[in-house]
Amino acid sequence: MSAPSASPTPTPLSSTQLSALSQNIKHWAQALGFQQVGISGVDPGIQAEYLEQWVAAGYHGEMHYMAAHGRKRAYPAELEPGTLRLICVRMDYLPADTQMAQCLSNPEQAYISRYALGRDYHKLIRKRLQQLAERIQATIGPFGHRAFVDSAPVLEKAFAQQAGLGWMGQNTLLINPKAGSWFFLGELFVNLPLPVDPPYTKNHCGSCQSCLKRCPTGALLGNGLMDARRCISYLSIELKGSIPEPLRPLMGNRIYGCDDCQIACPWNRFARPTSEADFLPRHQLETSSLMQLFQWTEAEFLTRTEGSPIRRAGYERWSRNLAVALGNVPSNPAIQQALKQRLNSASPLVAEHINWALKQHTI
Ligand code: B12
Repeated sequence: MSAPSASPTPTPLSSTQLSALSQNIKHWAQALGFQQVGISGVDPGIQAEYLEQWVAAGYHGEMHYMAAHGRKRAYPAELEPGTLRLICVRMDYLPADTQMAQCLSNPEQAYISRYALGRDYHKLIRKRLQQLAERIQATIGPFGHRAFVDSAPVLEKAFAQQAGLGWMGQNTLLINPKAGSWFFLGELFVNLPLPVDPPYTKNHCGSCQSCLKRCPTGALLGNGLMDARRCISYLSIELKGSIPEPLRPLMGNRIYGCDDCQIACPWNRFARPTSEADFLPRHQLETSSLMQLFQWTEAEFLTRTEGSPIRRAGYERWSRNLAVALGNVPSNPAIQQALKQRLNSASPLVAEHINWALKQHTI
């Protein structure tokens, strides 16, 4: 977006014009491939306090960006001055028929979280939000706007809940009663006083604890609270250093992210497969074995993860995660040999995990 001070002040619109515009925005957004759109204000309410408490408890681990932005995380108008509304969108990403249960139950196969099998969603969603802004601009003239998806410090789930897109579930994810939780969120910050949508005030998790029981590492603490330091998504993607040893056996064959709390969620029986070709699996990532992926050279890793969110972890963390997963496979000479072969060329971090894996094969 243009710098805040340069954000154009929009031509004033009547309330009838604003209502019509908000209806149009919803049609345009759906035509751009978003499954749902809602409009929220900019007050995070109690969620700002929850965020503070969460960070104070240290649940964010090494994700220093969670603590770094102060009030900007919770207050959109402080992140982007002049912001009056958030146009919140949802885009479904679950590829059809990727046989999650089968993959998770075969320790020699690699499980990569479903969001990461295809093209990186950040660029795709941001581009669509930008197209939405252009469509609005073509109708009302210049106005201030900025598109966000995941990357920036925005309390995305809290504002999506305010915009009526769903409730924040026990697994901490936003759940929609007709679509489950297999979707990405994005927002277009605007300086337009659009009418806001009713928030989603119900919480349909009730006494269900399926996600808590299923979480392999006990990261979900109840009451919609997570200790991210135990979440496999954090351990395999965000954590840069050594994975705590007691958690390694619990990671099983999950080498990039984790979906167990979504797989367990009964509301996901309503999830529909994605219609975005870009989110479909690439390079047979959904059917690859741990050994196949462990044998990728760094050059192969870089080529095959081009445009994929997996690039985020980098080759070193990718190899570290694969070493842990190979350590979790029941003893097998071919795996031991592959692990030993990599020891010489491995970085100290990867070597430490390979040695741990080799130890598992000799116990
Ligand atoms: C940091 C982060 C992570 C961290 C921490 C997760 C977390 N729950 O915070 C890690 C790396 C573990 C992670 C994992 C995943 N993530 Co993530 N992640 C984020 C990010 C960048 C920030 C989330 C955040 O603000 N966390 C801070 C804490 C405070 O938030 P919280 O747990 O949501 O806590 C809220 C509530 O629990 C409540 N609360 C807190 N304390 C209390 C106490 C009481 C008593 C009550 C009632 C409530 C309450 O208030 C808090 C503030 O709103 C967002 C993008 C964004 N900018 O928002 C994506 C995002 C949440 N992630 C997303 C996804 C897809 C995932 C994964 C599925 C990826 C994967 N397959 O591996 C997993 C799912 C794990 C899970 N169950 O959350 C999507 C979720 C879409 C959806 N349907 O909700 C988002 C929105 C990205 C996007 N734009 O699409 N993620």
